[in-house]
Amino acid sequence: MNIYFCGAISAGRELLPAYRMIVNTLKEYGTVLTEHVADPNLTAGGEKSQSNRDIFIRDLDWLKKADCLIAEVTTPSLGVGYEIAVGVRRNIPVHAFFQKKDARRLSALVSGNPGVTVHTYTEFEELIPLVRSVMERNFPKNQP
Ligand code: 6IA
Repeated sequence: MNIYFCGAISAGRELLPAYRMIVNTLKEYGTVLTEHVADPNLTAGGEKSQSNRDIFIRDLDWLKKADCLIAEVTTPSLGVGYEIAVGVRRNIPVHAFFQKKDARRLSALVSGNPGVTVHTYTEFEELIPLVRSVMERNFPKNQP
């Protein structure tokens, strides 16, 4: 199974530890096409080995090959929102993880989207078991 993982890059890398936890867990269930999103060397303003156009073409190509889309949506990111919209339009399962904290709110365009299943968590310790239970329920490992 090809998994497209989304997390904020230029929008800020504060949740990088969460992205790493999610990607490591997702790897138990399939191929994560976008493992670089959890790469600590990829910073918000960091080095670019490819042009923006090349990144766009490559990411859209991966989105076409993806069987599901998993997003961490706590840091509001234009790129992640765009990817979610593409996943919804393609009609693939889209699961979004959101850390509920203080007055933080998730965009209604994600939380109210019938094509997106949102899973909220409070503490990072909850994340791995939560991701695992979502994956087990929706994409059991013994499926072809
Ligand atoms: O708007 P954002 O940059 O936060 O959007 C993040 C999302 O867009 C991620 O889920 C990625 O899949 C995709 N994305 C954005 N930038 C890149 C990138 N390099 N490489 C791969 N995927 C990306 C950007 C380099 C940057 C420092 C300008």
